[in-house]
Amino acid sequence: MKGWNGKLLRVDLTKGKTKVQEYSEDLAKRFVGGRGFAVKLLWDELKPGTDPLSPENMLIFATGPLTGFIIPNSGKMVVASKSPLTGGYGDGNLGTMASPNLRKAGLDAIVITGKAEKPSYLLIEDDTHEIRDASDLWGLDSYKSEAKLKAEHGAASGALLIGPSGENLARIATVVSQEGRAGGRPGMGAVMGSKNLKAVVVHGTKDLPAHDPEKLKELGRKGFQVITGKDNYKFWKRQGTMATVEWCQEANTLPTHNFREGIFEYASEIDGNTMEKMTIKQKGCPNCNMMCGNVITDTEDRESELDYENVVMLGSNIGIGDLRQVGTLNRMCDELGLDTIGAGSCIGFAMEASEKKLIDLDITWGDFEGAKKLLTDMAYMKDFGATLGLGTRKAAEKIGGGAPGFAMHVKGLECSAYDCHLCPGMSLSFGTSPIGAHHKDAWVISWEISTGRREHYDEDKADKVIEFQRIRGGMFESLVTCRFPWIELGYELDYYPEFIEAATGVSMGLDDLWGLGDRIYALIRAFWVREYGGVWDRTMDYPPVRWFDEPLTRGALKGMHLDRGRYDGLLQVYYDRRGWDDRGIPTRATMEGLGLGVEADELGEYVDLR
Ligand code: PTT
Ligand code: SF4
Repeated sequence: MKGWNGKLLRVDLTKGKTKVQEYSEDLAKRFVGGRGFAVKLLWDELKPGTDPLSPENMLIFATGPLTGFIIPNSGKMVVASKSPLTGGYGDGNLGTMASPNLRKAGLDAIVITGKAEKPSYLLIEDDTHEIRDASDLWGLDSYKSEAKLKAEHGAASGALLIGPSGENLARIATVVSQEGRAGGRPGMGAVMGSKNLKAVVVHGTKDLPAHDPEKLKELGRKGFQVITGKDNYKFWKRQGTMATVEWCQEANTLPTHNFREGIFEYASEIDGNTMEKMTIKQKGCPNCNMMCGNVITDTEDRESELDYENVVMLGSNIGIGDLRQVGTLNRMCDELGLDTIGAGSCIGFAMEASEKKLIDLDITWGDFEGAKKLLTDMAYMKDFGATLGLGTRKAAEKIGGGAPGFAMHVKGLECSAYDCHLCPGMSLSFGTSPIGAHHKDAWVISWEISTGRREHYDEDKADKVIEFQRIRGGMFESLVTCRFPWIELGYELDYYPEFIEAATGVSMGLDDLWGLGDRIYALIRAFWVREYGGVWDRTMDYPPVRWFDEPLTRGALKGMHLDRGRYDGLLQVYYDRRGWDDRGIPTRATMEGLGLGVEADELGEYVDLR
């Protein structure tokens, strides 16, 4: 095989053993890489019902056949596991030097099981694979740990790390790299911590074999050129994802005060224009000429790399209208290894619970010091942080009363930063995302608003969600490259089959890639149903109740809310299109049609398959 290295590294931390394994061409061609590999391996090898924080859970880092080649935005990696936050499939995508290094070490993925006796880190240096003592790193934040590891293993290496929140099993702990890249929102950091694994350090120096290296080089060179020539390139370089703050405020979709409202009175204090005046430098992932990480100095004179989601969830959603304060909270999350979206949602939830006198905690909207304390408490799972660090679903169950009514999650994963009181399409996207309420698969909100969202629950919204899920959730998560050139600058999708052919020699058209997306989606849904013991119904795919039951009280959309009956109708269209039954479970015929006949038989042991 070319393009794929055809090898993955197995690591058993309990036994202290590593082993390189060749994987089959069938896995490469049918599941391609990244998320595709992850779900197939989890389906085949994870014992159903495994406790996500037990040694038996699998932690997977997976690249794809395009990762690491000198083509646009190829420095990404998927981290996946059974999620301790949701109990279902979980993954995330981060840009890191570890990605090209892993590929240049001759590997495509790492599959980690077991639990080390003492704090450890995994070191991969080409063909040398070692589990090393990390006692001196345990307890350190992710920045300090990375600095120490890089000092020892060289600046060219890549490191994937957890902070104290992963060590203490906060369910919203993520994996961090390069002081400002993070992935694995559904608690992948806690899975790593449960294995006593502080870090994975990778340094690879081999050639990455391509089917047609000259062609790939030429395509890559042209790709970078096309990107810099795009109309929006200059503006993107100035604001990156932060332009979305202003856009969301105008559209009344900027999460404010725990998603109660869609506009924030201090939005202009935390938007991309304000950031532009404060930016001191830009950072990004390897092999990228779009560099979207804009760095400012925070209230403690430290550097903080901003992104839309981070700023909104730690800004307007908790009532903070000062970008330096937001920067501090954001940087703390990276150091502690907390997901910014989960953390901002948990803090907003706590502020509302405090306001409603449901908890014995004095914290109000905009309370910067209170938010800092909560971040630390969640990371160390102490005081009220021990409850909040379980995520909003579990925290609300523990608190009781009306708390579940304002816990902003789907299937246990906190919503990303888009208020959906009047966005049925984006609600459907959150509802049917394969990991819980994340925007990564189907960010349809921009299309939805531009096509007139009011009173509009038409079938094309379900079609658009599926189209995006195929492209973003199937193709980009499996190839594995960054989707920003396409979604942000309009870099044409047609380039990708050309990259694939030059890299691997395999001809894979866009239709094949959409089929790949459907296969992955069906298997991920099967995984959820299996891990929930077959107890599954369509309400699992509903967005948070707040958007149905509590209309907006401010702004141009005052009085607006989602309609439950019409949302349910849209959901049915989505199921029909996907070939899933009215519980939201793929039918046997659908699974067989996607080449998942064996998996259908296996799923049939847990649920009556129609
Ligand atoms: C991603 C989610 C996002 S999505 C953001 S900001 W975004 C938050 N970033 C966090 C962070 O930072 N630190 C932290 N402690 N927690 C964070 N949680 C949040 O995590 C990211 C970019 C962005 S910025 C996005 S949309 C795109 N995401 C891609 C994707 O998912 N797939 C893909 N093929 N390409 C993508 N390109 C873009 O990458 P999760 P990164 Mg992230 C600091 O991980 O779990 O998927 O959640 O990876 O390297 O930081 O780049 O407005
Ligand atoms: Fe990374 Fe941003 Fe470049 Fe994508 S556009 S590869 S997220 S720096």
